[in-house]
Amino acid sequence: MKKLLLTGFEPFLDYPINPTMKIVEDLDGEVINNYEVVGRILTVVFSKSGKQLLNEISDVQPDAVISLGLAAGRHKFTPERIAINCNEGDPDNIGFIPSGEKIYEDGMDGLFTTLPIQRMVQELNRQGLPAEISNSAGTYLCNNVMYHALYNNLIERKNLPVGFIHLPASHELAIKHKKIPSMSHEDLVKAVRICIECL
Ligand code: PCA
Repeated sequence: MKKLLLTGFEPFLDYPINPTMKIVEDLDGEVINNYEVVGRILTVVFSKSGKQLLNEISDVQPDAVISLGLAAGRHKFTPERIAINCNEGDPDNIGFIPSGEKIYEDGMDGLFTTLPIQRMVQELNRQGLPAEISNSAGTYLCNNVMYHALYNNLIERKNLPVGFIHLPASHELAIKHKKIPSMSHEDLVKAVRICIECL
């Protein structure tokens, strides 16, 4: 059987919960599409999260890597097309504020996902879940870990399906927050299962 490393993130900024944590906890250990899901939670710290993901990849030795992150404010389930070599944005969980520095000094400007994102979006929409490809994962931690995973995949010539999916808020988070669109936890989990089926 193959292994899928599925990661989520801890809460960050003013979001008291991160829906990706619960999704990863729910799917950890499940077998989907002949992949055993190995779930891990990443910290939201520029100096740590990427290394943490690379350590998990070398521990787990997965056949595919999907990372999940919250994109509060998005209406749809959004597989990301590209990660860029840049850290910028809000403070992380230890208060560090990046200012446009590169993630890897010698890295390419951008790296494309190796996940079948077109198929994922088609299948999600066919099964009644709103989804579209996103052409920017931003410049915060989600982009950062996506870049780390794709850079590693390239340098180590692993050629694995690797990438990132941004999710809208769950209803549970939307209740605690002022005004953000949301999907049910059940639909978010269903959507992640569909994406794994597409591998
Ligand atoms: N979303 C953030 C980082 C952690 C998360 O779940 C992002 O979009 O960068």
